[in-house]
Amino acid sequence: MGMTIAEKILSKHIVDGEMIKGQEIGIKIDQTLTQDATGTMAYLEFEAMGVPRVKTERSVAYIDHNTLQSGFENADDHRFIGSVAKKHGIYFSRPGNGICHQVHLERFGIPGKTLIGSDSHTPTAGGLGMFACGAGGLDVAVAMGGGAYYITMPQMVRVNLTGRLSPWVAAKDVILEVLRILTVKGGVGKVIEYGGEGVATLSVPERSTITNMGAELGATTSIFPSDEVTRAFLKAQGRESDWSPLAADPDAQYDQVIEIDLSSLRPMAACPHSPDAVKTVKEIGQIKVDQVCIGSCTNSSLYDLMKVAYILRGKRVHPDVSLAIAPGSRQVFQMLAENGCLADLIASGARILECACGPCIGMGQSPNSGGVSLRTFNRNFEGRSGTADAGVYLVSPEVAAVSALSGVLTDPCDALGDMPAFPLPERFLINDNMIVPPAPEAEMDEVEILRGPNIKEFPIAEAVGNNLVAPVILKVGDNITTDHIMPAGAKILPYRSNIPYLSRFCFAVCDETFAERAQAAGRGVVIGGSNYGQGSSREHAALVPLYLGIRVVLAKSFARIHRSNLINAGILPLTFVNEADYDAVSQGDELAFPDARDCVEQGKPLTVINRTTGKKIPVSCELSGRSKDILLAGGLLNYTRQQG
Ligand code: MIC
Ligand code: SF4
Repeated sequence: MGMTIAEKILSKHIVDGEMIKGQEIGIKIDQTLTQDATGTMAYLEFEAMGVPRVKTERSVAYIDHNTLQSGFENADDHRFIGSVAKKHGIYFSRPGNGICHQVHLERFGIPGKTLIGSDSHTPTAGGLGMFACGAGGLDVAVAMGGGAYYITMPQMVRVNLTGRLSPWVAAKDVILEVLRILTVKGGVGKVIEYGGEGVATLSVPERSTITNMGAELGATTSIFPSDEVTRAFLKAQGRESDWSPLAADPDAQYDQVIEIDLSSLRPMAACPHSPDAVKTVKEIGQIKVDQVCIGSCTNSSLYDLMKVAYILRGKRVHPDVSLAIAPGSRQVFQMLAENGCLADLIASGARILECACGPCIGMGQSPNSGGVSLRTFNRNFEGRSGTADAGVYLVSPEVAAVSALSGVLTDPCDALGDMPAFPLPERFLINDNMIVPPAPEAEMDEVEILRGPNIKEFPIAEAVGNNLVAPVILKVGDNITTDHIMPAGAKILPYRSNIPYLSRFCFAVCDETFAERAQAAGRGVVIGGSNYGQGSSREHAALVPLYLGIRVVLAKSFARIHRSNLINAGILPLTFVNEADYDAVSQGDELAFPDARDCVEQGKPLTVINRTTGKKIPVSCELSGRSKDILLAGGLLNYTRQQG
């Protein structure tokens, strides 16, 4: 039987289990990446494992999230990551060199290889034909140490692309259409593979916009074939030797097929506050816009920004709009400077930001109260922009740029005439002088690790026991994101290596008293709805609750990365057998979990007793053999240590 692209890569990397859908498999990881906001923790964990040199083919540490340096904390973290990288065999992409996913695509990604990154948008590299997954920091640390990465063998979805995009309709509109069809839960447990004759019409940056935002589907990853377009991109990056062809077999079997005729798509937007609240720009109408932000790992390539420059050329940003633009990498930035596009952007009145995540993670550029912000980013969760009541719409660079000029949400197909071609350069400008290679192995002992005072110990879990009784500290609804659990933004992000300080902000978006109440109770339970923990890969959304004494999360269902992070942190993820029992638990109820350890160990169903109401609630804890062992050991770190 023929294989899909993902199956071909997995079959070459599987080291544990069998490729049977729904079963857990362990895969060998060729490359890893980290960014600073999750990296400090990942490297502390890597150090705790005691492995002297990374065992991957390539590991890269990027600094891109937290580059404001509003205090010593970030600079210290950057220095710490730089020194760990140097010592342990990791390439270090310095602050200012660009957003991890964009730079990885340009300089390191290789078709057919596996990559995990401590960032949920790691599937961006799927645009090059990599099997790339977002993961918790601890999983990345284990992979750097040569350990396998575990996933559930996913179902295969094929998105069949036909036709060609109309002028001013963008790759962003393709992924918005997929989100409209599948929703933020629709990709869970699935790989989204793109195929069909439409693929050849999309450049690598366009493909990567699509795979990037596949994260918002909850998918394990998204992937494109590696073809002549991929080859040309790698060649232009001076890396043609990294290319190899990769395509699904004609008789590959898919669990689901989605047909998209590219020529039928219109410019779209995801409305507040969810990436799947998608409508066409026409349907939404000409709402007044206060702010426009262009950038992020979704839409900050040279291709995107050349289009933006073309639209803004010789025009002026609307007086009521603030337009901010952050190029995705220094390569993009410098090429825009050299080809004159940067001058067009500046002349129009755009505010040019450093090439980093910036406003996407709430690091500056929060909109005004109640403001409407159009962003080319991938997430519009409530509060993520830093302004609680702002309405963020996710759009393509084309929609963003025309709307910045008109001051209202505008369909570029109406506003602009013919679209010129925007070919990719035959040769990108290659300058890797902001990527520091690691010290040679012989010199690694001389490298001193530079630790600042902001770096605090991380919490270590206790093994799951048999006599747990704990109160429900918080009950939340469906689709709770890790931005709710552990918010980011300019005030909090500097403390990603300081769990005790971070803990004050845990769940603050939902309930400002959570941290205090959890700490006072000493141990507790969180009740969640469906798709609990969607969004970011930040393991802080597990480590901080652990620090505050949360021992169990009982939900209708979980998002993939967050569930692994809970298990890695030693927190028991339980699901209701009958979803209706969600209503049988209230905040403040006292729950007992008799024989929890035995049930985990023997894979038996568990009955939770609501001591406040007397109700017995059947719950399930479907765990693979390895996850079981991790929970019984008290988290992945303890487990890895025990395994030697
Ligand atoms: C995000 O987009 O939410 C982040 C910030 O990049 C996160 C990682 C983090 O929280 O540090 C992600 O997507 O994993
Ligand atoms: Fe950075 Fe935003 Fe991309 Fe996350 S989604 S990696 S914060 S640019």
